[in-house]
Amino acid sequence: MKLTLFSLVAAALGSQALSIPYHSLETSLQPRQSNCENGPDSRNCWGNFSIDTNYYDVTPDTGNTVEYWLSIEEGDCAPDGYQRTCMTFNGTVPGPTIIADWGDNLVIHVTNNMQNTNGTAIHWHGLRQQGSVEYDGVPGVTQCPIAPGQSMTYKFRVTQYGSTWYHSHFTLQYAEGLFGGMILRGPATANYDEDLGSLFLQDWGHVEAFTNWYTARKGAPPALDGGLINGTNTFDCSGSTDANCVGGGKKFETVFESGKKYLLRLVNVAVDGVFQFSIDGHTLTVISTDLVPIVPYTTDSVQITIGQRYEVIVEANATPGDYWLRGGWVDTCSNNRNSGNMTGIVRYDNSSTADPSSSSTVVASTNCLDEPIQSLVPHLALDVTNAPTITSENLGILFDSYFKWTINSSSLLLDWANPTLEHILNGDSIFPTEYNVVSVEPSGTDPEWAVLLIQDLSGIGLAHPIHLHGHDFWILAQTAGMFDGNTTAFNTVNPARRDVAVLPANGYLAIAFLLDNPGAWLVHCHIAWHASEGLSLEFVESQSSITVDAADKTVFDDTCTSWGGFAPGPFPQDDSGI
Ligand SMILES: *[C@@H]1O[C@H](CO)[C@@H](O)[C@H](O)[C@H]1NC(C)=O
Ligand SMILES: *[C@@H]1O[C@H](CO)[C@@H](O)[C@H](O)[C@H]1NC(C)=O
Ligand SMILES: *[C@@H]1O[C@H](CO)[C@@H](O)[C@H](O)[C@H]1NC(C)=O
Ligand SMILES: *[C@@H]1O[C@H](CO)[C@@H](O)[C@H](O)[C@H]1NC(C)=O
Ligand SMILES: *[C@@H]1O[C@H](CO)[C@@H](O)[C@H](O)[C@H]1NC(C)=O
Ligand SMILES: *[C@@H]1O[C@H](CO)[C@@H](O)[C@H](O)[C@H]1NC(C)=O
Ligand SMILES: *[C@@H]1O[C@H](CO)[C@@H](O)[C@H](O)[C@H]1NC(C)=O
Ligand SMILES: *[C@@H]1O[C@H](CO)[C@@H](O)[C@H](O)[C@H]1NC(C)=O
Ligand SMILES: [Cu+2]
Repeated sequence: MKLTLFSLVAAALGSQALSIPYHSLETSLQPRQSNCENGPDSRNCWGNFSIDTNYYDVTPDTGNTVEYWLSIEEGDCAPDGYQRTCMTFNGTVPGPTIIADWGDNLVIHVTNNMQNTNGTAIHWHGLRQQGSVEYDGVPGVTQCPIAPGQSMTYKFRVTQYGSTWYHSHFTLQYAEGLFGGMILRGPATANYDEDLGSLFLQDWGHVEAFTNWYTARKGAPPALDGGLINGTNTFDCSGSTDANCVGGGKKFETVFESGKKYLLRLVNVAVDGVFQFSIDGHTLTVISTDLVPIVPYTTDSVQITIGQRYEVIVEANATPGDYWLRGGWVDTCSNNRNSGNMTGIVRYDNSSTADPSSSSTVVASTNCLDEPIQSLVPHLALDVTNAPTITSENLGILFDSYFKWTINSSSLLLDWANPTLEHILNGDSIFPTEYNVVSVEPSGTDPEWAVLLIQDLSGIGLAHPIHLHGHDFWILAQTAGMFDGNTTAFNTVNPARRDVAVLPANGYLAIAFLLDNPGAWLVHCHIAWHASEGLSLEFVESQSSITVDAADKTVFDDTCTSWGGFAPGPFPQDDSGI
């Protein structure tokens, strides 16, 4: 039964055109630099390339291939001292860090060694996969799941640089620990001495996500039990009679040397949480949003929603001592029993074991939004030009045995055995309705843009972190309330650019992206429950130009054949599939 309480209002956008002076992307391409060493005092250059290079047009060719092997496993773990079942890459949460240089080729062999009935598919978050849509890792869209006991090799070029993560895109697997860091080395907009690597902020349940799902899909998601910073935290087991409360969890710790500048690559890998990260007594210099270098700005805290990354530089300029590093739950958008304990420790003396006595001067956030948009200014300035038509979609809800999110009344439901890419390669022009496919085709302008406007008409009053695959997007509008069809307020002059942005509660998000990457690209809410509840659509971009090389097609077909052998009949799927 559909809810009619919140009637769907036509946004009447149809053929709104944006009239902005024409400005070709190519004119922004800076001349390549002469050879230059990337080091603590010159982080803006990278061999013959630099922070000014237009990375949408030009990619260095290092000639290097970097190869990784990942084993997906299921087993006991106790990251905070509470034992439960986890899904991991190679037995650890987070999994092994994948490190490559801008311009390398990555070859990643993934083996599904789980003993349960789960298939899997691995997504390299934020990577544009230009010309390699078949390796985007979305089951039911770009591939069939990798059946238990089977392997698949992903191959793609590193055309961007910065901080990101890889994670399973098969139902709720990443919520069980199936993720790891990706560091793509390249230039930066500010200098630092030492790269401390990824710093994952995560919410964590003592009950497996696959169990919590049975509650979540009825409507309100269950409260989780705590949070992990880089895969670790403490949990108070004193007085607990629960045999699984084994104790022994540790706080995340790192050591600073006075005077040095450290790079931290923040990643929110939560199921359902927003964090306001800070370190007592220290200022943060933010240098990138997702995989987009920005003009540095300083702040005492950074608000980060699911899937987003911020690179921050922290100067060790406080009085030497011990300081709390705070994940900083934003309580208004997180349902957590232990939000006060989302902490780690920065020490100036590695022999200290004391709990810090520092306190925070950060004003606690009460909104579920992104960092202030005026702070997020891309270093490589690119405007949105001659954007033709707007795809407008209304976010709603329905009850169909369970709670579901809808996009223009349709909740995503994928058939893992029949991925969108299979339909495309078979020449189909009609896709199953529940695949929520929107076709976007070039119209002959240069450059070619598409604009997506999502209006929240659900009346539920939640903010949603919206992620687009295959592209960075330019944020034209991110506003509370109803879009009135007036596009003159859209920001088209070097807007914030990234791959995840918040759709404000009861508001709208308008994003533009370049039609430069033929493929089938998912758009979805990164709240894991909401993705499972169908909050997603797919763009099929420039369909007639989508090609897959013979060798890659063999990989695609083999994966589907072995999945078909494993799951010959209808599979007991109980969510959207992603
Ligand atoms: C979604 O529905 C709205 C309102 O009916 C309509 O204007 C819009 O064109 C629809 N979007 C698509 C992609 O069909
Ligand atoms: C930079 O360009 C020069 C001249 O084209 C070339 O000889 C050199 O190998 C390049 N260096 C790198 C690191 O690409
Ligand atoms: C992951 O585990 C596999 C199988 O044990 C091993 O071959 C591989 O080297 C490991 N990968 C990393 C990155 O540690
Ligand atoms: C995946 O595995 C989990 C945990 O073992 C199980 O609860 C879930 O039903 C499985 N899902 C599928 C689709 O196999
Ligand atoms: C977090 O864990 C990852 C993976 O183990 C590691 O590479 C990274 O250095 C850690 N981050 C910090 C800030 O210590
Ligand atoms: C967790 O936080 C609560 C209240 O903030 C505190 O009383 C408790 O001792 C903390 N537990 C641990 C293990 O840090
Ligand atoms: C602790 O710091 C001292 C002085 O910088 C250094 O010599 C020592 O190796 C460090 N010890 C550890 C365990 O990191
Ligand atoms: C659109 O909004 C702008 C201000 O953002 C205003 O100046 C203009 O009059 C509006 N146009 C219409 C047709 O409402
Ligand atoms: Cu959502």
